[in-house]
Formats: sequence, structure tokens, C-alpha cells
Amino acid sequence: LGQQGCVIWFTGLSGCGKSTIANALDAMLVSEGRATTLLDGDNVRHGLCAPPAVLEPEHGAEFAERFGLGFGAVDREENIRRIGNVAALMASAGLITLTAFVSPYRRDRDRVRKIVAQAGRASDFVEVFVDTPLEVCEARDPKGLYKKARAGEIKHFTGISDPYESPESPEIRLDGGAGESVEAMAGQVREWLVGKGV
Ligand code: GGZ
Repeated sequence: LGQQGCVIWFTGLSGCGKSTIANALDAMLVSEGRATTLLDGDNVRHGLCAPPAVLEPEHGAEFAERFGLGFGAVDREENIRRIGNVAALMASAGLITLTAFVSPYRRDRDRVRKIVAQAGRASDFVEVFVDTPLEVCEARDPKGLYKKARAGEIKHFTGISDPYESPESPEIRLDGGAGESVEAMAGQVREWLVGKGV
């Protein structure tokens, strides 16, 4: 990891805390004068990778059907592919690029690792596994999605009716179920980056 940008890729279940931790880390880095950007479901799933229902009003049905992304395995694969390429471009432009997506499939995450390595260096991709037990995520259920998934109202819901493949050797693993504060976990990632000379 050098002076150039890099990609800090947070992965974990819905409600694991990845977006909150990424936002806290982003604020820390910005306050230290670093140029950063943050991609998460809240911005990407409304634009670049919007689902058909969101695209439909402006584009034809065929367009929405072909390019709008949902949560089936192939849609997630394309979601992560698009985000991975955008993140690599942003990192190449010198930004510390934070991403927070469930990204449940190991193969999809490994592909992003390759894309980023090809755009810069292998060490430019930092996988951060926010390892929060499903029970904890489900108890939090900030958007009521787990409840809906249990009721069968949301299909392909990660952890309930769809798999989550844990990273085997992430650069960083955060224990999201241990009661540590968001700041402490963001600080852990920051310390790791400092250790690598970012
Ligand atoms: C998982 C879903 C689903 C399904 C909607 N499975 O907690 P959230 O709400 O804000 O984060 C989740 C987000 C997942 O989108 P990603 O783009 O991160 O997914 S992936 O990387 O797998 O492509 C959740 C909400 O969208 N959500 N339906 N079926 N999460």
C-alpha cells in the first residue's frame, strides 16, 4: 500500500455494521486530510446498480429487465463486478475507496481483488470481514428486512434463504458481535492501514 489510492472492501451480512463502520472510518480519514470516497448499497443500489423497479420509469421495460439488478446470484455477481471496476478506477485516481456491500460470494470478491491488483498493486485491495453473528444482525434488524425474509416476503435474503461465504483469509477481521464500539472497530482498520504505511 503506497501513497496511491486503495480499496477497503467491507463484507458481511445485512445489519453486521459494515456501512456504519465504513462511514466512521471515512470521517476519521477525512479529518486527517485524506481523499476518500465511500460506496455502499444506499448510493449504488439507487443508481449504478438500481433494480428494475427503479429504472423502469425512465427507461423501457427491456432496459430495466436487462440492466436492473436484484439479489439473485447472477445479479449480485454483476453488482459486485460493476462496483469492483468503479472502485478500482477511483483507487487509481488516488482515492482511499471504502466499499460496504454484502458481497456474499467468495468468487465475486476474489475477482474484485484481481481487478484492483491489475489496476495497481495486489496490496491495494484490503478485505475487511465484519464478522457479526447472524443472530445479532437479526436481532438488530434496523430495516425490518430479516422479519420480512423469515415471513417469505423477501426472496434470496442473505443468511436466511441465501448463502454467505465467509472470507477465508481477509486482511482484517472485525468481531461485530463482541460489543465493541463503531469507533473502536473503525480505529482498528485505521491502525492496520497506518501499519502498512497508508
Ligand atoms: C441481502 C438485501 C436483500 C437480499 C435487500 N439479501 O442492510 P441493508 O439492506 O441496508 O443492506 C442490504 C442491501 C444489500 O445490497 P448489496 O448491494 O450490498 O448486496 S450484494 O453485495 O449481495 O449484491 C439490505 C438490502 O440491500 N437487501 N434485499 N435479498 N440484502
